[in-house]
Amino acid sequence: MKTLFLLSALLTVISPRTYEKCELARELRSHGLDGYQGYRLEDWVCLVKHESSYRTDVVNHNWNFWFSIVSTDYGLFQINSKWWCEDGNTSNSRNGCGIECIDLLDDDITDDVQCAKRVVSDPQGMRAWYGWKNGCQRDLSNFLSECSL
Ligand SMILES: [Ca+2]
Repeated sequence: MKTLFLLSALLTVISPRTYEKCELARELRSHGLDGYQGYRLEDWVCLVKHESSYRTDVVNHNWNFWFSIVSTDYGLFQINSKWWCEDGNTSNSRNGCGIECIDLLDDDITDDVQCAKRVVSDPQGMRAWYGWKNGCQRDLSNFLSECSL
């Protein structure tokens, strides 16, 4: 009984992960992001670098003028709880990806990529991410040059 409890406790603990840049590039490509909605692999990896520094367990709150939390961004792609995932703590969440935000913090990025694909499919594309807007709208042709892909 004790063993069973310990096992289930271990299973519910989040195991975060920090990627190496080239490792992430390979992983994102295997999930079909290279060329998705016209964005190259370089754009995706640059986006993740600027949003989360390649870490899956990053959580950032968005505050309003009265210093209360309006919404929260989760994980590698910093997916927002107002529009895309449900964290039980955000009013009028649209949960466009139909997922729990906490699932965006673990080491399985399959659901994260699915949700990022949904986000980038809106008309604004990657401009939805400030990290990409501010850090990646430049010549990225050498961005992955050190990676053997
Ligand atoms: Ca995940």
